Amino acid sequence: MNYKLMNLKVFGDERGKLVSLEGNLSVPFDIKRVYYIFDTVPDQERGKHAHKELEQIIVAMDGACQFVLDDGKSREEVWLNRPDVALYIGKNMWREMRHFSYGCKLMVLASKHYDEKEYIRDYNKFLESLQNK
Ligand code: T46
Repeated sequence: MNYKLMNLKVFGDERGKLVSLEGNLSVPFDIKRVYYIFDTVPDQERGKHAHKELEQIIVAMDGACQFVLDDGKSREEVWLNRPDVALYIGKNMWREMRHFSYGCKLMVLASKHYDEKEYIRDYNKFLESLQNK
């Protein structure tokens, strides 16, 4: 499985807490893009695709959701529900996101600029792509 949960270093004092994410340091790639997902609703699923080369770091800044991660051989479920834990997803991983809390906010750091050609949005094509690896 090409994913991992990362405990992030938290700088906390009486004023509150701060987490810093730096490309090629705490983030294991050069950050080319940042996007965020918000106004989520519980009965709507997202994702359902894989990326050919993209690597990403995902943090639930507020609220919670479940990621289903699939490498074509097995599936695992991971909850993201705290801002001091990041989910790293490497290439060739099918992902689905579900069970969003109302107003969940996900921040995503990506290793590449947006390119729809980089997506595999059909599960059978994802499995076929793995045969050629
Ligand atoms: C992923 C999960 C975690 C853009 O124009 N630029 C962008 O950078 C992104 C990420 C999306 N878009 C457009 C493409 C679609 O028309 O925004 C629309 C919604 O994207 P999508 O349906 O792919 O969103 P999710 O939540 O299913 O998936 C997203 C990322 O696309 C994906 O890379 O891993 O979040």
